[in-house]
Amino acid sequence: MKLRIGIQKSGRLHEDSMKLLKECGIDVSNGVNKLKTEASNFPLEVFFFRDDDIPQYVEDGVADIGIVGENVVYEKNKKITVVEKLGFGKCRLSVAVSRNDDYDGPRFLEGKRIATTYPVLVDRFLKEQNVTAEIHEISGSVEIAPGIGLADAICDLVSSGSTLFMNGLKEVQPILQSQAVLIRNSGLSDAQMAILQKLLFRIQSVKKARNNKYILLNAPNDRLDEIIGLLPGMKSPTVLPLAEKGWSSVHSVVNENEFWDIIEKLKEAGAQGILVVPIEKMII
Ligand code: PRT
Ligand code: ZN
Repeated sequence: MKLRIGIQKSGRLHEDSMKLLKECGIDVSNGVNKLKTEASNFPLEVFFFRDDDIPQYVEDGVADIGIVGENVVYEKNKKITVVEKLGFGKCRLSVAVSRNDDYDGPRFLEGKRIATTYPVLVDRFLKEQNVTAEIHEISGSVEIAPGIGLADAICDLVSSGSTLFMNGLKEVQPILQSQAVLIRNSGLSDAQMAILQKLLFRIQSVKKARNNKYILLNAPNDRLDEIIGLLPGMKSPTVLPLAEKGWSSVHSVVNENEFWDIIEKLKEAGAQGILVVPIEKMII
C-alpha cells in the first residue's frame, strides 16, 4: 500500500514542497521532466502536476493527497479535505486599482470591470459586499489589464507588491490570505489514513522545528532565576554548572516570533555567550 501525493511540477511551490518531503526524511528524486517518482524509504508515490489541476486530481482519486495554495483550493472548490497548513507559499489575493484612484471601500467597485484569474473568489467577495461589478476572467498577466484599458481594477495574488508597483497599481483590499496546504481525498481507506497520519506527524515535527530555535547561554548564578524566567523551554530549561565558579550554562528552546524580544531581555539580565542553533526536528 502506497499513498500518492500530487505536487507542483515546476513553479513557486515545487521546491518548498520537495524540501518539506526531504525534511520529513523522505527520499524522492527530483521530478523535472518526469510525471512521477517514488520515495525509496516511505510508502509514497509523488506525481508532478500543474498546481491548478491538483484539487481535481485529489477529488478524483488520481492522487490521494496534494500540496497546493489555498487560493487554488478555494477557487476550484472541489470536494477535498484540507489537512494542514504548511507555512510556505504565503501570499494574499487582493484587489488593486490605479495608483491615482481614490479607493474608499468595496463600493468603489460598483459597476466597474475587474480583471482576475480568480473569478469564483472575486464573485464571492462582491456578493458578500453587495457590490455588482463585471468580472473579466483572464489567464495571465492580470496586472497589465488596467493599463491597456481592459479593466478598471484587478484582483490578483500579491506577495512583495513589486509587480503592482511596477504597473502603476496599488493594493487596496485583501480578500484572501493564502499559503500552501496539504489536502486529501475525502474517502481515504483506513490503511491510507494510517500512512497519512505518519506523514502528518513528520510534517508537524518539521513545522515546529522551523518555528523554534535552540538557545545556549552562560548565566551568572546570582541572576539565574531571572534568566530562567525568560526561557519557557519545552518543559523547563536545562541548567549545567560551568567550570568557572558562579556561572551556569543554560539551554532552552525559543519561538521564532518571540526570539529577538527574548534575546534583548536575556542580555539585560546579564546573559553572555548566547548561541542560537536551528533545530532539525522537534517531537513533543
Ligand atoms: O504551471 P503552474 O500552473 O503549476 O504554475 P502557476 O504559474 O499557475 O503558479 P505559480 O508557480 O506562479 O504559483 C503557484 C502558487 O504559489 C500560487 O497558486 C500561490 O499559492 C503561490 N504564490 C505565492 C504565488 C505568489 N506568492 C505570487 N506572488 N503565486 C503567484 N504570485 C504572482 C502573482 O500572480 C503576481 O503575478 O507573483 C506576482 C506578484 O508577486 P509580487 O512579489 O510582485 O507581489
Ligand atoms: Zn497554475
